[in-house]
Amino acid sequence: MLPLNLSHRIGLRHMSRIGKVKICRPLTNEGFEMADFTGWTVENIGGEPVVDNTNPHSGTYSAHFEGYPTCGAISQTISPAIPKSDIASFICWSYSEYSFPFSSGFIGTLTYDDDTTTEFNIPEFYDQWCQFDFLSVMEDKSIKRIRFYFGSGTMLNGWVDDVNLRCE
Ligand SMILES: [Ca+2]
Repeated sequence: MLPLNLSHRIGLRHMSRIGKVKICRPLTNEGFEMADFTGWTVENIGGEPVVDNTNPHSGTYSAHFEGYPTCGAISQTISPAIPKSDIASFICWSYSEYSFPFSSGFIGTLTYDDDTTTEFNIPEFYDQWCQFDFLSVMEDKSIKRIRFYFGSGTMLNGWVDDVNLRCE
């Protein structure tokens, strides 16, 4: 049994850690492990993405964009909108079978609570999972929607997985 003063100190330290960590996961089904697009809105633009197990970054499933020349889009609303200053990390993982950075592959769009947007190419490398940091392109505003569009330009497959938004 621990001396009373020691266990008291451990207890205080534990409590202060709990007090600082605010668990905030505003996105639903961020790793597509519900085996479908629950939480996401799917747009058929020259094709429609699917959730399947052909190439997960983690777990069993990922969002699979397949077709030519475009392969659709997925988006998710974040409600209530979250200020950039409250976001601790905001990343996704994407994979293209073949991609020329900045000319094909995934295009991301962040929509803010004033209805302005930031649109950006998600740089990728040939046949490997790449992490993208949304905070590097996000304006100092509150985000209310994220969207991925896959405009391949060539016959290829693309995958998105682990779209993770964490608050401070
Ligand atoms: Ca997954």
